[in-house]
Amino acid sequence: MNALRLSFNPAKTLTRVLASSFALFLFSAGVSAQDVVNRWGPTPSASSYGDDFDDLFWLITALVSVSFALVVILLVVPLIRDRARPGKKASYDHGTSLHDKRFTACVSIIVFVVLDAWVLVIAMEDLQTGFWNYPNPDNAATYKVEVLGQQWAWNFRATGLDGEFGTPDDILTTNTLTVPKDRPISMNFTSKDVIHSFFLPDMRTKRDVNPGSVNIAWFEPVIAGDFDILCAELCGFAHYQMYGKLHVLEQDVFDTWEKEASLMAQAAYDKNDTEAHWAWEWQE
Ligand SMILES: [Cu+2]
Repeated sequence: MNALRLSFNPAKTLTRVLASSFALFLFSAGVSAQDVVNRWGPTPSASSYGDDFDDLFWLITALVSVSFALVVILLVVPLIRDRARPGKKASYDHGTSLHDKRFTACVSIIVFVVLDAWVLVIAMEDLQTGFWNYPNPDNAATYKVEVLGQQWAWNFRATGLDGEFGTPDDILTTNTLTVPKDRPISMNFTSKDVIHSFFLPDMRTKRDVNPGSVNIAWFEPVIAGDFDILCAELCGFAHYQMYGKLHVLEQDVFDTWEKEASLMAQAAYDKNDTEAHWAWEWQE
């Protein structure tokens, strides 16, 4: 008779039910891991250093998800297993034994080393080889842009054909920035009024734009196309309107565009329009 008695383990049963319902949900929706990433993950990276940041993003997501799942299991299993029920008193302790203290210390050290130290080392490496690895300003391949933020628009200034800022052939645009593909784009930022934040999500680039100082950043676009320019700092009433487009062009298309834009700028130059004469000494 004993052999035939069905054993019912609530913790195991609950885990199985949850896991099979989730698998069934994914299966019935035809959802693969790639679909999940495509739908809820970031857009594909379009800059030379973007993939490094994405790898770190997914590593942190995986580490945090696994830790979260472990913590939930460690909480839920004893909650069900040791609960009070007819004929059984709830069992619990205060975690004060030497064994418990050792266990807590080990878990804390592992969490610190894996989740914090490891991630910090990779993040610093990515910053050194990518974000902080500024291109040589004297290299002819480096394309320079001055960015002036204001409530609520982005003003851009490129040197035009003469390679000098603050001259009549400078290419001035508002809320559109055109750059060549596969060349380092070096940027100087400042603001007319409040703090803004220049954000190119597809390039994995973001930089604060502060009044009274010039900040610098760079990126190298590796995909041609149109991308979003956003302001990532709540900068006032119409913050949401600080939206622009980044056009990344193949080198030959860019050359034609640059020549035309620079000649048009020179023809339209008005020496009395002092509002348009913002420009500064290039900062490195
Ligand atoms: Cu802004």
